[in-house]
Amino acid sequence: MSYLKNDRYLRALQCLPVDYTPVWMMRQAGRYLPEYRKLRLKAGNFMTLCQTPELACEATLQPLKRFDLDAAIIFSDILTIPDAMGLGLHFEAGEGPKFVKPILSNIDIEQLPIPDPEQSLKYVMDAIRLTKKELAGKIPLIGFSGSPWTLATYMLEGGSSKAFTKIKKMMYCDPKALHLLLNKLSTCIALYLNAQIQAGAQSIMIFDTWGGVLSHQCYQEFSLYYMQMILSQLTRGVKSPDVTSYVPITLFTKGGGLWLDHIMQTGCDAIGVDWTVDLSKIKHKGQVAVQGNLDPSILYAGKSIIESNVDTVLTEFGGYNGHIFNLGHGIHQDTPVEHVQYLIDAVHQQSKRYHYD
Ligand code: 1CP
Repeated sequence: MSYLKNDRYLRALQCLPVDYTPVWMMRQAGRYLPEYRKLRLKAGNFMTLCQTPELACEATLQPLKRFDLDAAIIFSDILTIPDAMGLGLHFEAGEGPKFVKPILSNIDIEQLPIPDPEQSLKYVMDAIRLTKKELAGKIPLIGFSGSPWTLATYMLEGGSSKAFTKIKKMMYCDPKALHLLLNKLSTCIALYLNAQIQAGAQSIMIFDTWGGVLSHQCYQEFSLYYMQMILSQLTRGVKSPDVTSYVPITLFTKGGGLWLDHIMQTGCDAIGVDWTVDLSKIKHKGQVAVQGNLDPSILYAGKSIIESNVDTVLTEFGGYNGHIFNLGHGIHQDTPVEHVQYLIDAVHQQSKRYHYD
C-alpha cells in the first residue's frame, strides 16, 4: 500500500511486480517541447528558470500534461553544485554551459567551499517542495545530481568538452589534486541529495555522463569509487509494504556497459544503461533494476520503426521484474513531439505481455 496513485516506477526500482513497464525519458522537460521554449523565453535565461521555483515546477510538469509518464524529474541541472561552489555558471545563446571562474590551480581546489544545500541551493529544494505539492501523489518525483567525475570535467575544462584533456592531464600528472576535488564534490553531492530527499524526492538518479571516457581502471578509481561513497551516505529509508518508505538510487554511466557488474556491486538499486548494451546479456536481472535503453535517435523515425524498436528493448529485457523503460540518453531537442506519444503508447501496450498483475 502506498499513497501514490501510480507507484509503478518505485515498484520496478525495487524489482516488484507491476502491470506494465513504467516509462519516463531523460530530459523529458526541455527544448523539444514548444511550451518549454516559451517558458525559457519568459524566464530570460536558463539559470533564472532553474532558480525560480514556480518556473522550475512548471517546466517539470509540462511533459506530464502531454504524456502518461510514470515519473517526474525535477527541472534543474547537474551544474547547480559547481555554481554554488562559486564558479559562476552561465549559458550563452546557442552554446553549452560555461564557468566564469573554472578551476585553474590546486589552490582553487583547496579553496572550494562546501555549500549548505538549504542555503545556496535552497531554490532546488523549494522547487522540489512545490512540485511535490502540485503532483499531489499522482506520480513519484525524481531528484538528481551529476557524479563527482562528471561535475569535475565541467569544472576543470570550463564547460563542455570533447577530449577532456585538462582533467585527464591532472588525473595522470597530479592525481592527488584530482582526488581532493572528487572528495570535496562527493561531500557536496551527498549533502545535496540528502537535502533533496528531505525536501521530498522519492528516488535519486546520479548522472555519470562522462564516466565512459575513462579507462576501466581509471573508471573505478576516479568515478565509481566516489559514486559508491555517496551511496553509502544517502538516507534511503527502509523497505516496507509502502514502497514510498524507501528511496531507490539509480546510477547511470553513459558508455559504462562493460562495467555493469562493478556498478551493481556498489549497492545501487538500479543501473541506467545506454543503447550500446544488449539487455538480454545483463546478469542479475530481477535483483537489480535496469533503466533504459532506446537510442533517442530512433524517435526521429516513424511510428512503426519506434514500435518495433520498443519491442526489441522489451524482448531483450524479457519477463523479469525491475525494468524501467527509458532512452539510453537525453531526448534530442529536434525530436518531433508526437513521436514521444508513439513511444509511450508502445511501451504501455507491448509491455503488458510481460506482466501478470
Ligand atoms: O537552453 C536551455 O534551455 C538549456 C538546455 C538545458 C536543459 C533543458 C540544460 C543546459 N539543462 C537542462 C535541464 C536538465 N539537465 C535536466 C532536467 C530536465 C529533464 O530531465 O526533464 C537534467 C536532468 C539535466 C542533467 C544534465 N545537465 C546532464 C546529465 C544528463 C545528460 O544529459 O547527460 C548534463 C551533462 C548536463 C549539463 C548541461 N546542461 C545544459 C546542457 C546543454 C548540458 C550539456 C552540455 C554538454 O553536452 O556538455
